[in-house]
Amino acid sequence: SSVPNKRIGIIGCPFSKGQQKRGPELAPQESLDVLDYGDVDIAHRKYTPSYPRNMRNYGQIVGTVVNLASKVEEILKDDRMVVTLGGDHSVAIGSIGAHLMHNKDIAVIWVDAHADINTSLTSVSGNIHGMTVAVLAKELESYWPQLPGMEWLKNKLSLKDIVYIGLRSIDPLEKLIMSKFNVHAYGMEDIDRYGIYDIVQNALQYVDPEKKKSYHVSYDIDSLDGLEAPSTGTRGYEEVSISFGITSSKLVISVRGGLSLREGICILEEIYDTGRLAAVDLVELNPAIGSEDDVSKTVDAAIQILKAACGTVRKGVLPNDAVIPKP
Ligand code: 6HN
Ligand code: MN
Ligand code: MN
Ligand code: MN
Repeated sequence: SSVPNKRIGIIGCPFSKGQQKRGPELAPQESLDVLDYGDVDIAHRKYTPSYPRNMRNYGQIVGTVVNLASKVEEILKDDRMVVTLGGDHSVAIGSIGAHLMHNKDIAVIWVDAHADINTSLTSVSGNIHGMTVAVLAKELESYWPQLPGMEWLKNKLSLKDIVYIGLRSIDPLEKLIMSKFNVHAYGMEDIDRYGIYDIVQNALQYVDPEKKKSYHVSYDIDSLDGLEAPSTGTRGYEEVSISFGITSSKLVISVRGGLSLREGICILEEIYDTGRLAAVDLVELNPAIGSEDDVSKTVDAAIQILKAACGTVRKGVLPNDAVIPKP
């Protein structure tokens, strides 16, 4: 069995402006302080006078992802696997953007309840964490207005080079985009049908048939079921209409039925096993949501996922040069 890769660079991006709840920015301090390249500088000022419509906190986000991208590039140049601790999912603009600058031939495995493929023109919320994939996508360039400050993002991601695992909450226009560009996606129902192990093998076969790409796993903790990872801002929210007699109203519910922690671990174990995992984002962990127990449960889940990404073998690894002690 494989020995964990010791060459890992961890970078904290305590940034939460891609959504509207306070909290994800606390995760880097509270939990996974292993091999540390420090935290990225968060841009606070407004970056540009021509602020694009329907993109909340655009100025801070564009400034922050640029800072993150240069750190991520530095870690990749040091020949380490990069672990980016978010922060909300908009940080993946920086980490994936940097991975693309370092190596054009990447494959993204996006593990999430959501597809995060809204443009500023399709998004209902205006939250940029729901637009990350669309910002990165080559095929969607003509669907965006001018995005000032994103010019550094020269190597875009082809939608052929991304595969989703774990979807369970997609907006109608996201579905339209995915179907128009034939984006490969495995929803929870596919996992029910085939099991997570086969899904991961199929996903990798689809996105990297020649087995030569550099893998980037963008792991949104809300892919896990709310029972496994309660401290996150968007556990697959859904709007439903209910009616009682003559009154009807809209209600926002949290979409149950996400991945088990074991399924999450399995995804990372299998991808680690390929020997080509180069970068992992762990995002949307929000320590400001839920009780103390909820937070520690969620942090524990994130740690197990990251340990799998770093090559931990659950059934153990033989130590070198060890003997069983005798009396
Ligand atoms: N995430 N599709 C919704 C939106 O606001 O665009 C939800 C996005 C969630 C984003 O969890 O990273
Ligand atoms: Mn996400
Ligand atoms: Mn999500
Ligand atoms: Mn394995």
